[in-house]
Amino acid sequence: MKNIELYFFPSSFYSQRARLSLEEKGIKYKERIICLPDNEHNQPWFLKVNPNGEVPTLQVGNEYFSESEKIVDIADKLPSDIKHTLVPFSNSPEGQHVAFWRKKIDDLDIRTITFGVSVYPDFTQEKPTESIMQNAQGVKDRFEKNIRESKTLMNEHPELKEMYERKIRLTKQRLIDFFDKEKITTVLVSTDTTMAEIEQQLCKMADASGLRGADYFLCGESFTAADINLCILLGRFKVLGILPRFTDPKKYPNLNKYWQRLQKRPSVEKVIINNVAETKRFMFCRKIRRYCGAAAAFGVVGVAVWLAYRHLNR
Ligand SMILES: N[C@@H](CCC(=O)N[C@@H](CS)C(=O)NCC(=O)O)C(=O)O
Repeated sequence: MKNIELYFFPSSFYSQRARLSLEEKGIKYKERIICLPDNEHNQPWFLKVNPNGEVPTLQVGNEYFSESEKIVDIADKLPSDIKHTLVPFSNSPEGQHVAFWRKKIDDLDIRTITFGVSVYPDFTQEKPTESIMQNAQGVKDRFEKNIRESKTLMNEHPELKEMYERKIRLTKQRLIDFFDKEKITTVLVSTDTTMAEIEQQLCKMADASGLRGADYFLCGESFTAADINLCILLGRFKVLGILPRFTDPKKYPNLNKYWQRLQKRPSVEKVIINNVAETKRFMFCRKIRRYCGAAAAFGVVGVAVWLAYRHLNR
């Protein structure tokens, strides 16, 4: 059995997709948390793992895989005791159905939704989940810090100049896009259309499976990669404070019931529902480790000064 490691950050949308697939398949993997707020994903060692400097990245033996949708496909084929498939064969009608809904959800501009709603809280219907999503100043500070640190790293590592230049360009553009309220409104309106289509699809699935008293998912009676995409999307809406827009029981009765049921699924609970607590725990431990490191360094310097003092006064 090859060594499997997942580089991810708990609150990262795309990381949740990859992680959910490994959890659903019952695959044992080593967790390697890459701290996005500290720009660990831009460190030279990580650019060797993923030249785009993004999480998630999956390591299988000596090979590295990026792009969360690809990681789901790979996870589905890794040796596992769970025979249930997340990605049905692409030539089968079920496979085509799953591919269609995966793409439809993946096409939503989740970055603009995430940062745009954080910048303009008037888009929210309920209080966003504390501490993970920032306000306008927080978003600005985070991206400016990212640009500053990437410039420093670029000067220290000229061999990676091209990669850093590309990332800096991208971050500067995002800083413009995420403050463009008109663009954010347009993205949310097109999200409304997609969510209405999802509601209709769930209604069809509920009717079909309801006759047999079975549970329903987005593409039938089993949980697939399309459900992974829908669950991470609903989880993100919850964190942002815009979930009521898409789970109003009058307008979205099936989505509402679906989410109530799916939240309790062990993989969803672990990866999506608990991610806020997990992120906070990780950041807290990281701070403590840093303070302890600084305190230890102070201690060593203190002892050295004391020894020198004693030596000079002998
Ligand atoms: N298309 C990629 C997107 C990955 C991605 O954008 N990840 C974000 C975190 S959710 C990231 O690493 N951002 C860091 C950056 O862009 O500098 C995928 O599906 O894996």
